[in-house]
Amino acid sequence: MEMTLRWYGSKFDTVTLQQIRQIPGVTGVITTLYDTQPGELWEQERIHALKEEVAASGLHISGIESVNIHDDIKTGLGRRDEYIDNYIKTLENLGKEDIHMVCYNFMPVFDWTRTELARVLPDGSTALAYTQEAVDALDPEKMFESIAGDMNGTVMPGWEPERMARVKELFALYKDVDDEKLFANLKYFLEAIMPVCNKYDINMAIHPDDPAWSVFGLPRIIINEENILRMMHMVDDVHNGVTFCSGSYGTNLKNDLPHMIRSLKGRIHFAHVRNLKFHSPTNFEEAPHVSACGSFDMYEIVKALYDIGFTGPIRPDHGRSIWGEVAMPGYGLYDRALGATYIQGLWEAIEKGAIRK
Ligand code: CS2
Ligand code: MN
Repeated sequence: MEMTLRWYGSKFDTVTLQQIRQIPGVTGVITTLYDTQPGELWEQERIHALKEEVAASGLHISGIESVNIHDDIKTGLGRRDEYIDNYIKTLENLGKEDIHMVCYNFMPVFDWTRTELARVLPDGSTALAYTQEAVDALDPEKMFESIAGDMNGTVMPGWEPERMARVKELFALYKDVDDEKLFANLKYFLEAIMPVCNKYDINMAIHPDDPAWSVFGLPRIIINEENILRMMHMVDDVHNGVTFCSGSYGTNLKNDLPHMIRSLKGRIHFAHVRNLKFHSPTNFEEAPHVSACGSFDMYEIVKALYDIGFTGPIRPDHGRSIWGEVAMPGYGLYDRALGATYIQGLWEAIEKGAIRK
């Protein structure tokens, strides 16, 4: 594995490449052209410039998170072929710049959903949190307003104001889209992009739906082992793989995370490691990465990744806000840096333990 950190680009991130460079063991960033819209073609010059900027700090680009998918592709409507064509050209431009991993998601309307961006924990830190009760009580159109005040003036991925202004329209688009339709549209998309992925050896890594169940009546398919295996088999190509995100699959306590990792051997191209602390099956917060602070056994999760021979980029996922840091919720420097160090500690212990046996 390679330890990485997500970075949104110098125009958007409160964390600098120089700071990331000083986190022990972090050698790469996972980044994006944050100001591009879903469906837009990424010009090679812009990718090249980003690459140079990252290289100047002594790091490199380990992958892209995300090249977002236009809703016409997810719904199978309108201009989907045109947007798929742009996606293919974007992949080609990434391939030419020697970038070989792309994370994306296939969630309708909303990306991840949390109901609080700054739940105060007993130690005074704040974390992102979710309760089903809050979602059930909320009109989806009000979702953005309800969390916007806690975004610390940043733009959060999947929650761009322009997008949220169109929520009603987006819901209407998905009116006739159920799980089966969404699977079919995903298949159509994957089949179209596999040739360019093969040509440039680009590993596509679908991110799970978060939380891993339907919210606001919208279909959600990347939620459990059965569905993810179905998705892999329907387009059976090694470049059609997954982002294993423990904090997203883990929202559903029925998901056995180490077991899922083992069943996805060879097809996990990217890993997000995050711990959650549950107060009830539908009330949880994003805990510090350390096992003792949350509900997951992080040793078992990292061990499963080690056991399947995972060699891709790994990143700590959302962190809490600690030590007074004001940043994009989930994406401050300090708690993620602690997470990166902890995960490397687990990895080293597992690796040395295995070698010495
Ligand atoms: C991320 C997702 O912040 C997060 O929760 O893990 O937003 C992820 O980047 C996207 O779903 C991938 O497209
Ligand atoms: Mn994730």
